[in-house]
Amino acid sequence: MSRRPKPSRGNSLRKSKSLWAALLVAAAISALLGWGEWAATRPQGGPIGAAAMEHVNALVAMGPRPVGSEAHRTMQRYVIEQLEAAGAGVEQDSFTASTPHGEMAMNNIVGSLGKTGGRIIVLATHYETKQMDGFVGANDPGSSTGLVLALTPLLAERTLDHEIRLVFFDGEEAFVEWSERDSLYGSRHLAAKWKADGTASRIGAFILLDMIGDADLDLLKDSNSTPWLRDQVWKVAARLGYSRHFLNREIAIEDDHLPFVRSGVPAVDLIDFNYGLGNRYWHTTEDTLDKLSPGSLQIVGEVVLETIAELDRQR
Ligand code: 1BN
Ligand code: ZN
Repeated sequence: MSRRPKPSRGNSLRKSKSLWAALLVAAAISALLGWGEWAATRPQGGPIGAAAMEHVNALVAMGPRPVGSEAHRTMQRYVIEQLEAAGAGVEQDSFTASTPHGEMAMNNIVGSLGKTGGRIIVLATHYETKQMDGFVGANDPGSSTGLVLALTPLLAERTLDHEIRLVFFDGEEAFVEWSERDSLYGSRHLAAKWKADGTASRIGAFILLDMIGDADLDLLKDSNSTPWLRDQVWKVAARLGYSRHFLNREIAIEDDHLPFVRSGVPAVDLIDFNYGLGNRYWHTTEDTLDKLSPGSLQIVGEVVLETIAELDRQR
């Protein structure tokens, strides 16, 4: 007959000693790194990352979502439902784009929160996936679409001086090869529309998110972004203890912020253009959920929320 050893007082003393030792090690690491840095290493992040990840899961489950596909229409309905559920007003900016694949119907989706008629802060992403067999775009653009959707209810519950516009661009990706004419269809269309109707002059800041879900999060400073706004985001990130993910190196990125920069709107692109070793997962069927981390989404979400709070106070 096997006898289970009785838990002795010595045993439980040893257990509580090792618990204390573990707590001491954790406290020491926390003190050495600073609480923010310690928090940044948490693998699972927090509520923002978890909510964003749920949206990314839902988007990826729809399959490839290129312009003109049934899954793209399903995704449009999903985005609109989520915006409405958070109490946002929703407008659709529908247009036809001339592409190398012919005339394509496209649709930017614009959510609106808070006061109307005054100054505006824009939080933006593109939402269509690149047209490519088997490409589900978990990071590009699932991560940024999921994060903007996760931040919407949090922004809705704040009382802000600015109106917040949540913009989901269609047609960011090139159909054949990236060029001035074959890219940024949705952002070029909305920037021109908002320039013509005077909206552009009311935008105090435009924050674009793209490819921000990589588990190995390293954002470089985009030199096409407006310097003061980009530096403000980097300062917020440093204050929150996230400097290891917001690096002090530059890169020039052409993305949906460019048409707005050219219209005189202060704009910043937060993009991690180093997705896998040598960017090897970018625009490949390897852009899948397993490469993402809710911790990365949490970090970018916190930095964006805090930057918006600061911008709302200052301008
Ligand atoms: C970002 C994600 N982009 C496309 N998908 C824009 C881009 C294009 C960024 C070429 C760098 C190079
Ligand atoms: Zn892309």
